[in-house]
Amino acid sequence: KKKTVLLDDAAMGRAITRIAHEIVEKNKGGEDLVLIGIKTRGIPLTKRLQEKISQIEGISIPTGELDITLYRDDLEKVTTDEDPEIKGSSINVDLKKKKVVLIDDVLYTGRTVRAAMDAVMDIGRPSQIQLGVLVDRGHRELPIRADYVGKNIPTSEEEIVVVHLQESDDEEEVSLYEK
Ligand code: 3GP
Ligand code: 5GP
Ligand code: MG
Repeated sequence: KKKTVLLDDAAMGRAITRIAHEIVEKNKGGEDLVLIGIKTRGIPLTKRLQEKISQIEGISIPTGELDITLYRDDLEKVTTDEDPEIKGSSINVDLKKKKVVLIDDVLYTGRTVRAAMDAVMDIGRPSQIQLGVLVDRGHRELPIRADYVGKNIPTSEEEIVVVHLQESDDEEEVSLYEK
């Protein structure tokens, strides 16, 4: 049941543009960066950030993908003591001494990001790992925070943040739903 629209098309565009600028600023241009998207919607977000950074700095940052699946099939049951599983990855770049920026749509308990950090460390030896998310909805169960946040959205455990992207959902909107 839909409650409110949190970000519309224009607001999402601005948030992504701002994050691209923040990534470039924090990393002094971004020559040694690799952007890694986390499964479904982190991947189009990563592509958009890569394009923005290319417009801003004139560089093409390498990207990769991680497929991390939660055992949280039942969205009614919000938290679980089971950890997400790495289903696959496509990272065809040497991560050694690179600064990796993980990108996901929603940050919640932090368990997905923890699994992503494990996977990245197994694949290579990055000098640093950063995190960017479109939405931080709170309720962390691990000491994890994002370096780049589109919007902080305080939620209750009974709410769901729905992220719709043009690439996968034919519309651009972040909205809050009651389960
Ligand atoms: P994503 O693959 O684009 O990240 O988990 C599958 C999808 O369900 C996710 O899409 C996510 O957007 C959506 N989703 C909505 N609420 C939740 C939630 O509470 N937990 C998880 N894991 N996914 C959620
Ligand atoms: P975490 O592991 O931090 O609990 O959850 C992060 C992952 O689960 C993200 O990949 C995200 O897609 C998904 N997720 C968790 N809560 C939500 C939510 O409210 N809305 C959406 N769209 N995805 C969520
Ligand atoms: Mg996601």
